[in-house]
Amino acid sequence: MKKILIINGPNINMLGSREPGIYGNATLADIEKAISSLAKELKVEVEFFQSNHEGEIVDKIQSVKDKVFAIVINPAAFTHTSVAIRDAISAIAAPAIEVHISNVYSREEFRHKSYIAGVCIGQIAGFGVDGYLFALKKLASL
Ligand code: DHK
Repeated sequence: MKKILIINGPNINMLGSREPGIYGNATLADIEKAISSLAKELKVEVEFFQSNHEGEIVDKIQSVKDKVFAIVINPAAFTHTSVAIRDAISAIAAPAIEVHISNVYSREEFRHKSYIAGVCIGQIAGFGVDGYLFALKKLASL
């Protein structure tokens, strides 16, 4: 069975109470529940990882080299700063999709730049929780 790793970056653990006008009311647990139920339908295995620490995300990506089929990643604020996460994704050569809950392009200019998108097969932004589901569906179909 294909295994897909779902990575969430800093402050995604605060969803539900964090700026609901931007990020909605769903909690990270709600998102993981929706992903798990779609994964069942698609007959893929999913693993979840959330961290507020850049190095932990790099370590996690390195640790799944040759062990996962693909990655869905919401690098959150690290999207706009992290060469290290970009290089880790490149290094393990598994297909990845970058997801953002909000439409980063309608927000502050510093959110318009992604260091990660260039090493992903695509980017989804602005569709809330559905973005994770679209990404999972795409990766499961590869
Ligand atoms: C989440 C964050 O925490 C922000 O730092 C990003 C992203 C956008 C999101 O929309 O999921 O800029």
